[in-house]
Amino acid sequence: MNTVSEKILSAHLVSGEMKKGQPISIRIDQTLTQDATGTMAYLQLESIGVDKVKTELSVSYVDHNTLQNGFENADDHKYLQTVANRYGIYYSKVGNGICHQVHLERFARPGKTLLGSDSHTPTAGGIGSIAIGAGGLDVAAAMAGRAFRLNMPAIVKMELKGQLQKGVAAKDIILKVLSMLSVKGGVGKIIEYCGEGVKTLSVPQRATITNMGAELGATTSVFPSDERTYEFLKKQHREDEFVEIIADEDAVYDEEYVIDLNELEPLMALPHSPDNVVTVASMAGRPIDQVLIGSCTNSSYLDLATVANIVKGHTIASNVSCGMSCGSKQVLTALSQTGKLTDIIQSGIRLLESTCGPCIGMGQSPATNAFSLRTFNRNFYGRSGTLSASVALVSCETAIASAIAGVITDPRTLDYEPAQDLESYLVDDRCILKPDCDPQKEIVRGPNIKPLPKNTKLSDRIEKQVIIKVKDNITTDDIMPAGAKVLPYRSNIEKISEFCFMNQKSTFHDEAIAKNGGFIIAGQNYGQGSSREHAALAPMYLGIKAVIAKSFARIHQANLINFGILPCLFQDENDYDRIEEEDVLVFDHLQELLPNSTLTVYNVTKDFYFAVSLPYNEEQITILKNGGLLNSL
Ligand code: MIC
Ligand code: SF4
Repeated sequence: MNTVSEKILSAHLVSGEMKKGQPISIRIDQTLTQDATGTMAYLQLESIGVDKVKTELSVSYVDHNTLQNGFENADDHKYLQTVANRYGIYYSKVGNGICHQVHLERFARPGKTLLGSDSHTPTAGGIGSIAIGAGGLDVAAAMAGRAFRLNMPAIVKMELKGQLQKGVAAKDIILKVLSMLSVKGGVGKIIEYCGEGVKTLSVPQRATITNMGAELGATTSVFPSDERTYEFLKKQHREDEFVEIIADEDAVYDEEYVIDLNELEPLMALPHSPDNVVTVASMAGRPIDQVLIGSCTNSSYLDLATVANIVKGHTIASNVSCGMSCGSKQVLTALSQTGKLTDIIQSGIRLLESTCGPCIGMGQSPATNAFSLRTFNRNFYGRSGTLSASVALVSCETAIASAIAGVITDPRTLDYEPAQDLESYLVDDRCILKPDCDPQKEIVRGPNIKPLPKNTKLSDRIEKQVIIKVKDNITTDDIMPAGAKVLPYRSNIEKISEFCFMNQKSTFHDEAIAKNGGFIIAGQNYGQGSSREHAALAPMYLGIKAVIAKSFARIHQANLINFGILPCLFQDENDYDRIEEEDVLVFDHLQELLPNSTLTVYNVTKDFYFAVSLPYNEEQITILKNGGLLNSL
């Protein structure tokens, strides 16, 4: 009577009891990193000091920092390539594709566990793998053979009935789920898909859904491994890696929902949150300025072949700048082989590199006050690089229909031939370099690769000011922005910390330095979004000792612990309103902290006490007392 999730988790259980909310640890079969989180992860792996990775497979992808506007990104790539070769890690060269798309095509396997230093690692849940996003240090530790710690998630049954109608896409399914559960509705949960509608979805469509499950805050999302999984693996010439994994008839779930695909219509997420969902029809006719197609959510062959079929014979509207990036070299090759690339180029679509590109603010920032439609997964404030712009998230069908019309357009109003998947994909892994593990070969570190900053042991008493107070749903993009100006410093914490909270409070860095650190006060779901541990590392570097929030996003909470910053929860949420920036707070007796304890904090400025809880187990409390996981290891 097991769910798909329970079957895979139990086969990998190292410790703990698989009871909802209880701490467990699982063996990790595969890891992935990308360059923007990878440099830190590999510096951490080096400092843990193993000879070679202990996983079945580890892959280092380069897909984020690909603009080479100076030596920094290129330095990172050299370091990543040489360190991968040294430690037994496959290296996917820049241009080979976006980590999640390439991993799905070439490496992800049903029944395996995958830990990735990127929040969209759950993309591989589309093939029936338990794939979890984590901070780079957790991934480094997994490469060194450490089991991954998590609390046993609740399992949510998401039953799909019926079949998608023409013009309605897998993207609309996940937008529907986001409208039902919200950006914090998945915290502590695995979303497991089942029902007759599942069989109508190919693996790339399933992967769109599991990819954007990250926006629910979920631990991961997973589909069964069935005949459609076999079909996909066969197209990738990997059918020998197929194993069937389906939930038992009498499997028991913690929550249950049903979506009728026959009834679903095209949806879009309005600024600035992926759960701000409305129907496309309700927005039809609104002028737009930019359309961007691609990202790890929507860049499979089927997605882009659909774009080609719709755009064939049309021109992108004169008021619209339209760009597209393929998810991988394999996808780009397939579009070229089928001649669809010609239709795409002829329409006036700007072809971008097969990388994350504009999704992470690497170019294509919209104009002032522009309205941009994107097939991506995040439309957080400022992420596009233009603070005044509005970004809405849509399917490929809606994006291209709107790009042609110049206004938001419901794709169901168009006449086009639905795209067919290929019988077989061209497999050419020459851009994935096999490691030789030769310890004699030099690991190349350019001047942008700075040593890892380390935290000191937790002091028993801390008296400091509140440096910033922020509202609900603060993203890691708010804490540690990305984009073309900031990303090149991902291996240089001193430099990147200058940009910390820059769009929330431009004086944050200088104040934190002048005051020798302090505290952060936050609302619900603090740290939602990416896995970037820089959102913990930079505050740590600036002397932030604790974040007191109403609730935390999973990966960020783990990253705070890993770097020795206390993630405290208000016991009474009303206390949030009683604390202001510059208030002086005192934490005392911290070295006596016990697992799952409550602490009394004194607000010196306002003269009152308030309680915070630290719902952490013994191991986590020890890590906090030691000043982080690296010190503990
Ligand atoms: C993102 O989509 O926000 C990123 C960039 O891929 C991040 C990782 C990072 O910040 O490097 C993520 O999703 O984890
Ligand atoms: Fe890259 Fe965007 Fe996917 Fe993050 S969400 S991995 S930036 S494509």
